[in-house]
This record gives sequence, C-alpha cells and structure tokens, in this order.
Amino acid sequence: MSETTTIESEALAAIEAATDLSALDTVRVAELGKKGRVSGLMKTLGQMSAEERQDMGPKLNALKTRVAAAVEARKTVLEDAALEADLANDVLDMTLPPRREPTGTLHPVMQVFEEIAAIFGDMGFTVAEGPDIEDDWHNFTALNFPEGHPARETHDTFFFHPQQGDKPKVLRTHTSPVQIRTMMSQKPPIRIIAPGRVYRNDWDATHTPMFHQVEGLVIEKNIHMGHLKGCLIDFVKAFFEVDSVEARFRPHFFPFTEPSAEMDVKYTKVGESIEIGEGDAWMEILGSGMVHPNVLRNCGIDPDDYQGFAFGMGVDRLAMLKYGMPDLRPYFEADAKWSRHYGFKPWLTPSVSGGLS
Ligand code: 2NM
Repeated sequence: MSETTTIESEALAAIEAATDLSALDTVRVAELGKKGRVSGLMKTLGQMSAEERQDMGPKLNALKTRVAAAVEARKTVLEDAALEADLANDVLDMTLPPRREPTGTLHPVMQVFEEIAAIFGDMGFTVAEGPDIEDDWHNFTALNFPEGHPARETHDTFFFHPQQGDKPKVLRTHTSPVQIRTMMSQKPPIRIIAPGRVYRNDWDATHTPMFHQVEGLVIEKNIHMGHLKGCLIDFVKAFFEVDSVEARFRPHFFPFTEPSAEMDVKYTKVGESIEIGEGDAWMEILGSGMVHPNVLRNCGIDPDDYQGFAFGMGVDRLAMLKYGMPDLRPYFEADAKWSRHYGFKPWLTPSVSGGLS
C-alpha cells in the first residue's frame, strides 16, 4: 500500500512540475502508458487472491483515475497558458495594407504606350483613337495613296470580304486613319498622338501580323521642319531618359508626307544591351514628315493656311530597345515568368516629372 501512495504522490508531483505539454506527455507515458508505473500496479491485480483483489481493485482504479484526471487538469492549464502566450505575441499590425499587392503586371508595350503619352502629353498633345477596322478611303485614299499605286502593296493589307460591291473593309495597316478622322472632325490647331494596334500580313522573326504604333500629328499655322526636328529630338531624349541624343534626319518616301524623313539616332552596344544617344552607329527609330498638301486638302484643310508635321513609330521595337528584351515572340505568349520579369507595376503611372520608368 505504501508503494501505491509513493507512486501516486510522485506522479502527482511530476504532473504539477511539467512546464509544457511535451514534458507533461512524458510524465503521462511514464505513469499511465503501457509500461508505466500505474499500469504496472494494475497488472499486480492478476497475481492477487480474490479477497485482496476485491480490496485493491477499486483502490488502484481510483488511483489511476486520479492520476489521469491530474494529467488532464494540468493539460488544460498548460494549453491555456500556451494560448495566452500566443495571443500576447500575435500583434496585429494595423498599418499593413488590407489587400495583398496585385500580382499581375502591365505588359511592356502598354507601359511604353503610357510613357509616350506622358511625354507628348507634356508637350500639349492629346490622345486620339479610332476603329481597328477601316475603310479603304481612311486607310489609303485620304492619305494620298492613289488607286493602284504600288505603295498600297507595301502594306500587306488584310482585306475583309466586300459587302454588296463596296470596296472591302481593311484591318488598318497604320494608325494614320485616326489622324484623318481627327482632321475631318476638328479645326486646327491640332496636336494629337494616336496609339493603337495595326495589322499587316507579315510574320517572321521580327514581324508579327498585329503590332503597335504611335503616330502623331501637329497642324498649326507656320509649322515647319524645325518644329518636327525639335519635337522628335526632345521626345527621344525623354523616352530614353538621356541628356543628349545625336540624331539625323535621312530623306525617305511616304505618300502622305513631303518632305519625308526617317530619324536615326546614335547608339552604343554595351555587351548584350544597347545605349541610345551617343556612339558610333546609327539606328532608325521613327518615320516623319511634313503633311502632304493633298492630305490636308482631302480633309478640308487649306494648305495655304495651315501646315503640319506627322510621325510614326513602332512601339514593340521601342520597348525591346528600352527594356533590353531580345525577342519579340514572348510578347504574345502570356508566359507568367516572362511577365513577372519584364512586366511593370500597373499602378505606377509614368509621368515626365515623376519618373517615366
Ligand atoms: C509615319 C511617318 C510619317 C503620318 C502622316 C499622317 C497624316 F495623317 F497626317 F498624314 N499621319 N501619320 C506619318 C508620317 C506616319 O509613320 C511611319
């Protein structure tokens, strides 16, 4: 009997002394487990006489119950203490944003659209838009492409099936029809850029059947080639975020401008990437020219009163140049890894004063 009292008092002391749940469980196993001391006492019942068993059975059972109850009681205390400790540590930072930052990104082409709009916006241009499906007149005729003129064939046009003998509609091959619509519907002075998708039936390593352009148009009194050059040099400096750019305007032909010029800028190759502004090689960056008098007349503007300049650039290639993307194909593959690498935070709107990129 004294052995049972010793075991009980030792067990209860060990239970009280357990300071965490795993220490308590060690005590429980040592006393109540299969090979535990209390279980050992229970096994002695088997060797007892019937009378002894009648006396000791209830006593040992009661002891086992008391020890088990002590374990449960201690467990509750320790669990409560653990919860209190967790709650004390679990500080809620009310300054954290209520939503996680979005994981989606802005496509580099859209970022470059925004940057270009910010730069020309600072120079007093507004953004104009028009339909992707155009008629022959807005896409070609008004722009001084004569019927059957070979320049029409250089555009690899996508034609729709003609409806009731009409001339077929086309997917616009450039955003110039937006300039035509603007000149038809607004009085000068005009300063617009037209960003958007354009379509040509051409698909190889450097051409996709849909690509992105920004064109621009200025119509005012006494506008000349000097305005064109100053405007475009300022644009290139702002876009590539450099203090100086060496540029040249190389004569070219477009049906809708006269004279026409392509703008080249000096660049340097630094390893795999390219730095625009200075260097030993020329890179073509955009097309431009003084709006052809026929185009002005087609839109109801008297070329003796108003002159204008216009320009156009391929945004996909500008984005590749600025952001060091070596390949055009991933633009259209929606690869999340590529988007995370080259994409932009969609809530950071570019501005010339606040930072473009
Ligand atoms: C270019 C290059 C040069 C252009 C001309 C016109 C319009 F409508 F005023 F005649 N819009 N865009 C133009 C001029 C576009 O893209 C390479």
